[in-house]
Amino acid sequence: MEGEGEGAKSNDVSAAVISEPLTDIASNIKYHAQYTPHFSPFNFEPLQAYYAATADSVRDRLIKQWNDTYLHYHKLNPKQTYYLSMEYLQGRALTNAIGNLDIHNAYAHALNKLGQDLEEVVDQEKDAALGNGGLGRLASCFLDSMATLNLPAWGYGLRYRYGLFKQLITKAGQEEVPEDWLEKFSPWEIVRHDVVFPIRFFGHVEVLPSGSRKWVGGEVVQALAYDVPIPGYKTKNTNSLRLWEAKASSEDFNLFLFNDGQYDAAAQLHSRAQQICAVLYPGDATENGKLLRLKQQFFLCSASLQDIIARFKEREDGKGAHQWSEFPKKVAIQLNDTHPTLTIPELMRLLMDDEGLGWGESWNITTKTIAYTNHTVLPEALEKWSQAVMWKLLPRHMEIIEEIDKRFVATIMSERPDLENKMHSMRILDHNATKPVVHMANLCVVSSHTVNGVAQLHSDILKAELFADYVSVWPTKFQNKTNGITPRRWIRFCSPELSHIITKWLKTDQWVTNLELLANLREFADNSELHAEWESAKMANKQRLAHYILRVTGLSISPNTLFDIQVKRIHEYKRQLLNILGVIYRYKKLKGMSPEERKNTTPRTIMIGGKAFATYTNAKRIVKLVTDVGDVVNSDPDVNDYLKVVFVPNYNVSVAEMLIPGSELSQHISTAGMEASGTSNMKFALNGCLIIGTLDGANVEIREEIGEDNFFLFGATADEVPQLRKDRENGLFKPDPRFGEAKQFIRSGAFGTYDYNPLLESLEGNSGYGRGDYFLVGHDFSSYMDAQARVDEAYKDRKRWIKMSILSTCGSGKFSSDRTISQYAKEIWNIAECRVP
Ligand code: GL9
Repeated sequence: MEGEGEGAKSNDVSAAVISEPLTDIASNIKYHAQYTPHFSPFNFEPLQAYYAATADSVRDRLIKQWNDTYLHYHKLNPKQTYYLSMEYLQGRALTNAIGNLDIHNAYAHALNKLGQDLEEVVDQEKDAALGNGGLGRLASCFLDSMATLNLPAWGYGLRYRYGLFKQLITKAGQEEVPEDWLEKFSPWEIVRHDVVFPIRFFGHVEVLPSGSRKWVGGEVVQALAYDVPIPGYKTKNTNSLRLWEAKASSEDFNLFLFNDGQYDAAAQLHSRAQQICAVLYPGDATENGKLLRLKQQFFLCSASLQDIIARFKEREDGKGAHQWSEFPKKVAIQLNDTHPTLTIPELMRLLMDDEGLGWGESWNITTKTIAYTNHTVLPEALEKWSQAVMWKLLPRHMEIIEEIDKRFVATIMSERPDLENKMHSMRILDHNATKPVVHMANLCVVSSHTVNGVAQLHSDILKAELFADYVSVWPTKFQNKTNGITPRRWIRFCSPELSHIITKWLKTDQWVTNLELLANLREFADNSELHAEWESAKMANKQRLAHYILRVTGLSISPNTLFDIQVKRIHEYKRQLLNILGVIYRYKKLKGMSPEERKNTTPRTIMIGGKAFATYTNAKRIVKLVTDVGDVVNSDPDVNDYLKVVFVPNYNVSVAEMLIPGSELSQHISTAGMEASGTSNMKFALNGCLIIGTLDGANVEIREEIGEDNFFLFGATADEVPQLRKDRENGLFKPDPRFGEAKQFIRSGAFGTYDYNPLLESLEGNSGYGRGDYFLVGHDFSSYMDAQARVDEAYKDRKRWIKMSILSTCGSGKFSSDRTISQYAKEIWNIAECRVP
């Protein structure tokens, strides 16, 4: 095959990857339409049929190298990482697979021959949205990097029937409807009918004559494996994401009852099993179907561990009998937040009760195998499970957790008696509260060999606050691993125009796998030829985005305005409210200007998108406010050339791939100390978008890398926040008059009659979470408006703006998930590359 695209000359790996010729792709696609039918024979009408046949054709290519990868790992038996996560936000797979296999042009040509357009075909795919936000998307970026770096590393997750809801925007605000991502079928999953494990719930513990303990009774459902191929970029290595589905076995179907007409009773366990993977837990929140969520978590942990242990035995037994002491030398398990914490007692149980190991040996293996990543310090997101519920669902695991807690207390009391008065916050079980709970983060810290935060500031806060007492016991256990994003999906494939320019000026496309090379673009930051190319690529992306906005909202926006974007989950700490209050103030000012004065302002299109958790009322009110402000502003001819406000509906991975390349300014404006990292900030910066932001999460490092002159900074710092909240309680807060004006404008009814008082009240009063302006919108408003004024000025100077944009891209090299994953591999997992020849 001839090389593809810009990588053709500099990269000879691609030629080796595909052994079969690409010449007859068109007939291969036709073949699939006929012999892998998902639609009626020869029905080439619907684009859907083309999508399915194209996906099947690409999948053929993946399967060969996927099998080779499995066999290679099996033969070499290296230490392997297992990434356990309740969430993956994979988005679409077709563009990514074609891009990673480096066969984009060949498929575009083939589809052309068939009278189709590749872009339209790939647009048929529904996003796999098995996650809520940043944490799930991070897991997906990590999978891409693990494969690209040829690391033996698999992901484990759940195959939710319904992922994240689809967001409709109506007159009432946000409405949630189920998103049926499996409606037609997914060509990207392969069911492994031979990979099935039993998962028990409820029941009780029996003591055997030998004295050992055994968990029996209750109900047993089956975990069935669905594998998704994860291709690396221009490499043969293709890893697996194994997603579990729950089902009951045929023995649990009562034919007698069924024949008696008692259909529900006959299939009770079948329907209970079906519930387990029915829906993604709507994260970011607290109150929910707790028992079902706990079942989901245990289901993931137990199925994955049984699978990992079976693979360990199979590979080791090839060399003779397996030695359990080898387990931590062959297996690394990473817990993505506390959601898969039950891996800890489940591994202990499997080793002790099923394999007959003693406590000491089991504990040694468990703690050498498991590591934990913390993704948030928000108190409501730190998982605490009711002990009563856990005793009921997982009685043996509660025994084990009690024992871990007991031994931990004993060790501390003997070695560190000075910590006695800290024990209540360090313990795993709390017995004082009226409703005793298990502190999952504490269980993770006590049982993991390494604990990490996801940006330097966040990791520092973990060490200084949340986990401070543990640091004094285990000073070397805590690390930082600043998050990253995959440059493949987040620039190379979503912004081919900009990518081509970068490759042209760097004279290599190696930056796609070595993102630090972007720094070499700095020497051209003033080059007028580069400026012209850069601006025209940005303009093309803005036009594409404007078409998209027209299509999904009916609103026409001008690419000649500054495109200002804030997209992320709607949450008070992320402060979309600060953004929209700023918009309201801007609108009011524009209204008061003469037509001549308006001409001196910087015209802006402000886009806000994101989903609010269905029962998070204040977040939903924010969505409603944005749409109401949009309705008024966008139909006001006085200001229309200078301001438009768009709520972008149903924000997801594919929408992000459209928005980010077309952005010029993006807002990352959380209250300092509250956003652990953020990852979209990295995607925007990489795409030459400037950031207005606070010193929070990864913003701090982004600003360091791209230079403070190229970052619009405002707001309180994390260490000022506690004092500012106290000042507020003591009535010492003096608001900027502009803040009052913006709020008053809402109260005046300028944006309709919806009751915004609860939202406005959250900014008033003196104290308390969600009251007394806990998120410091009022305090930061004035410096925010000043920073926005600096943005307006900077944008008027085209040369300066383009240079800043180029420098943003140049400074983004650190934020590749390849860098993050290399660090995890070396500093936490101790695994090495295992490249498929
Ligand atoms: C999060 C943090 O809030 C983000 O700041 C961080 O970038 C990501 C990835 O580390 O993790 N933690 C968390 O619970 N979510 C995050 O985005 N929430 C969702 O994914 C909904």
